[in-house]
Formats: sequence, structure tokens, C-alpha cells
Amino acid sequence: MAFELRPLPYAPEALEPYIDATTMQLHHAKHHQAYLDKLNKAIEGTDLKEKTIEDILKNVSNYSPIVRNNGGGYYNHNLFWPMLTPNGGGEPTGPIAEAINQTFKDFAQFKQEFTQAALNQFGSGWAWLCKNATGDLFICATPNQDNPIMDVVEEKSKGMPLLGIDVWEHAYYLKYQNRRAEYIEAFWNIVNWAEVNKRFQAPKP
Ligand code: MN3
Repeated sequence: MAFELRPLPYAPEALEPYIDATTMQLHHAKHHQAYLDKLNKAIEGTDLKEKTIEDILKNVSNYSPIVRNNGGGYYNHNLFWPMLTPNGGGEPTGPIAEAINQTFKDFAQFKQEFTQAALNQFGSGWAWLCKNATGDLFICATPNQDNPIMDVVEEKSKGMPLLGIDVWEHAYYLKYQNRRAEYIEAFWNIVNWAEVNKRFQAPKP
């Protein structure tokens, strides 16, 4: 089976004024689609077509850079869209709120550390809140389209992603130009904490 592009879970303009409709349309229909198309082309006629994207990425050191980059791009954006919502933002509640307070002292401290990770990622990449094998939270950043489930990332970055922010310029340049900090600040208004809670409470995929 070839992998497929799921529709955005909301209208492209739904995240305005924080992320503009044109950016959302291009990001989903062009960038995400392009990762998907290149991934499908790369796995055509191989046994990777029988695997899940998670299984491919967990063992991605066995495959080509094309699979790493485009498989990562496909998977990361699948995660990213539902992590945002027009009904989001504010402070989390429930189990993820307790875990954040326990790990980072409070939400403000967490927000600051996650923001720093997103700001400090040099060039393109992602910042993540993850849980590790023992269920503890940590923040990391990965370059390009790498992510915490890949076997090729640093040991300290390995885990299950709960919340991620895309800091590639294509995610923010039309509205924010070079002002990545403003984009990250806007992101906090549209975080889907219900989705983060759901991922936090789910067993390891
Ligand atoms: Mn992107």
C-alpha cells in the first residue's frame, strides 16, 4: 500500500491570525504532499510498502537518505496538524499538566525551555516534547525531518513525540519572515492540549 495524505483536520484559515491560510495550504498541499510523493516513489517495488511508517522510521538507518528525509517529512506533518487546533492554546489540564509541572516545575518554565529548543535549532528542524521509555517527559530538537522515533537520532532525543513545532522557514516565512520567535509565540495559542494528553496517555506506538 502506498502511503496517503490525510486532509487537514480544520479549514486552512482556521488557525488565523496565528498561522495564515496561504501558509497552511502550501504547507499541507505542497510540502507535505511532496514528502509523501517522494516517499512513495522511493519505496515503490520494495518490501517497505508492507511496513508502517513507524516501523520504517524506527529502523531508518537501514534505508536511504531519501527514505529518511521524506519518510520523516511525511510522518512529522501527520503528527503536526492534529497537534494544532483553533480551539487550543492556554495552559494544559489533566495528566499532561501534572507531568509538565512535575518535570519542569511549572508551565511557564516548560514553555520557556521548549521555546528555547525551537529557537536554538540551527536551520531547519523541529522541537519536541516527548516521553521516554519510562514515561518521563523531556524536550529535544531534531534537524531536517528527523524525529525522536528514528534510530539515527542522538540517544538523548529518542522517545515518543507528544508535541512538536515545525521550525522550517516554510512553516512561517510568509507571515513572519525571519521572525521565528514571533511564530513560536503564536504557536502557543493553537496547541491542541487534548491531542497532547491523548498521546501522553497512549501506550508506546
Ligand atoms: Mn513543514
